[in-house]
Amino acid sequence: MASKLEALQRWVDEAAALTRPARIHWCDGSDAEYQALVQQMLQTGDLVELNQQTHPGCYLHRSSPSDVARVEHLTFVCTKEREDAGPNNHWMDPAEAHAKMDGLFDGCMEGRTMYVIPYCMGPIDSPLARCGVEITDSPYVVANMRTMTRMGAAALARIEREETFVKGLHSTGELDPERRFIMHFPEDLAIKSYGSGYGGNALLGKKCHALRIASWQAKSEGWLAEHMLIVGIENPQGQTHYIAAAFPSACGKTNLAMLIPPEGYRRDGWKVWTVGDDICWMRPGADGRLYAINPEAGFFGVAPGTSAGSNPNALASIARDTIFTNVAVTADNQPWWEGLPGEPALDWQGRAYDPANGPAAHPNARFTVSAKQCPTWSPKAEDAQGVPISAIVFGGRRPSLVPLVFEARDWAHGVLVGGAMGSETTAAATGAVGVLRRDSMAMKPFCGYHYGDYFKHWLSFDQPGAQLPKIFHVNWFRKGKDGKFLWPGFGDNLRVLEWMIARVEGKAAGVDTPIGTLPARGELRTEGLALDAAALDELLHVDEAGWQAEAAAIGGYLSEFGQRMPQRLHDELQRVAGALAGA
Ligand code: SAT
Ligand code: MN
Repeated sequence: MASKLEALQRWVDEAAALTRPARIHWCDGSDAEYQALVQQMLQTGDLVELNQQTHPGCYLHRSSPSDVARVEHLTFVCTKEREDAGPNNHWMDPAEAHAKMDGLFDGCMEGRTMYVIPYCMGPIDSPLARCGVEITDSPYVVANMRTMTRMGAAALARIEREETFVKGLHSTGELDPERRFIMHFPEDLAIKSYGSGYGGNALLGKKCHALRIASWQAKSEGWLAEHMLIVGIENPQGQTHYIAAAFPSACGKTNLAMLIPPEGYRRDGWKVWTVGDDICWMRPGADGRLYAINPEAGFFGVAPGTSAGSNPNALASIARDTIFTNVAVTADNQPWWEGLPGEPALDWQGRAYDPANGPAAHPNARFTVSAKQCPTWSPKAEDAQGVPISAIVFGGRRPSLVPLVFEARDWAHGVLVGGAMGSETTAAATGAVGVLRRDSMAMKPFCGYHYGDYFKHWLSFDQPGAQLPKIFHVNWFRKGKDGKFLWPGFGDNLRVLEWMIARVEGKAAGVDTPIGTLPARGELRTEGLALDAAALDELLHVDEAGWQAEAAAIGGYLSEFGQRMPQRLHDELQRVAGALAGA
C-alpha cells in the first residue's frame, strides 16, 4: 500500500530514507492485521499470553524497567520563538531539535519493519475530529494505537480528502534514557519521539497529538483541547447532563467517568454514561453551548487500585481483549495488581514476587482496552456533533484547605480557579510522588504553548451569545487530622455532581463565600452515607486565613508567566483576595 496524497507519501519516503527499515507496512486497522501483530509479538516476547480461559484475548507487555512513565524533563516544545512555548514547557530551537532527532533516527530501523499508522482522533465523520499519521517501528505501539484511535483505511481516506494531518515519527530506539526525547513542532504539526515505548511517549495520537499539538491547533481555530474526562449523568426523569472534568494523571478521571451510582440513586433511576476518560475536545456550537467529543477510542487506564470496589465498570471492560502493561500475574497466569483479591506469583518484571522488591504491579501499570467494552459506554460518544457540556470541573489531590466542592462566580473566575489548580504528584510521571505542584487545568505537561496565551484563549470564549458551562472545583482527597480521607469518593461523588446539576438547573441556592459558591446546609444529599456532621462541616469549610496564604501563592504562580498572563486573571485574584480580607 501507499498513499496517493503526495505530501504523505513524500514524508513516509523521507522517514524511510532516514531510518532505513527492512520493510514498510501501511496499517489498515483490520482484525487480521491485529491478530498477526499479536502472534508476532508472542514469538518475540514483546507480549506474553495471559490465562485465556479467564481472560480471552488478553496479553501482557513487560516494558524495560527504565521505561515506565512519561518523561517530562525529556519532552520539548520546539517553536521558532522560545517565548511561544512558555515557561510551562521545555524548549529547544527547531533546527537544533531536528538535527538531534535525525541523528538518533539515522538507520534506527535497520532490519526492522516500519509501520505507517493513519489514525483519526474522534468519530471518523466528526467535524471536530482531526487526523494524524504515526510512523513507528514498534508493533506494541501499532496494537495500542488500534485500540486507542480510529486507525486504518477510513482515517487514510479522510487524510487524503483533507490533505492535512499531524506527522508523528517514533522509534523505540535502544530504550536508553540517555537517548530519549519527545519533541513537538506545533508550527509544522509534527512530533518526533525516540527511545521510549511507554504510552504517553510513544502512542503519539494521545498526549503528543490530542493535547500538545491539538491545543496549539485549537488556539488558532477557536476550540479547546483539554485533559478532561467526559461523563453523562442521567437523572430519573431521563434528562442527561454532560460534565467535563480535568484532574492530573492518576487522580481518578477513569473512575469518575465510569462511576456507579450509590444504591439509593440506582433505585431512583440515576444512570451514568461514559463518553471519555482522559481527553476532551470542545467547541462552541450554533446555540452558543460548548460541544465536546472524546478524540480517543479506548482507555489507557491505571491498573493498580482498579477493583470491584473502586471501578467495576473498568474491571468488566478489561475481562477480555485487553493489553496489560507492567502488571503482575497470579500462579494461574491471570493479570494482578494491588487492590485485587488473590496474590501475585510474578511481579511486573517477571520475577518471583518478593515484597522486598516493592509492589508486585508497577504503580503506573496500565491496561489498554476498546471503549466499546465499557458497560456504561455512551451511545452519544460516537456522535459526530459531540455532546453539550453543562459543567466543567477542575480538581486535584489536596489533602488540606480545599473544600469538597465550590462553584466559580462566572467564566473568568472559573478560568482563575482552573489556572490555580494544584495537586500532589503521582506515579504517572517520573519524579517525586506526593509533592504539591501547580498544574493549571491539569495541562501542565500537555499545553503545547505559553500558559499565558492559553488562559487568554480560555477567556476569549466569554462572548455575547455564549451559553458557557458553569465551572466548579472539587477535591475528593481532603484528609482529616487522623490522616484519613474525609470523603468516601468513588460512587458517592455522584452526590456532588447532583448538586452541580441542581446549580446548573437553578435548583440549588448555595452559599456565597469569598472563594465561590458552596452547597448550603442540606443541599448535598448524604443519606446512606457514613459521614458524621463534623466531617461534612470540615469538607465544606472555607478557612479564610489558609485561603489568604493560598491566594498569595497563586499570585506568585501567575506572575511566573510574565507579560503574557492576562491582566484579567490578576484582577480576578485581587477580587478573591479582597473578599477574603473583608470576610
Ligand atoms: O501519559 S499517558 O497517557 O501515558 C498516561 C497519563 O499520564 O495520563
Ligand atoms: Mn491523562
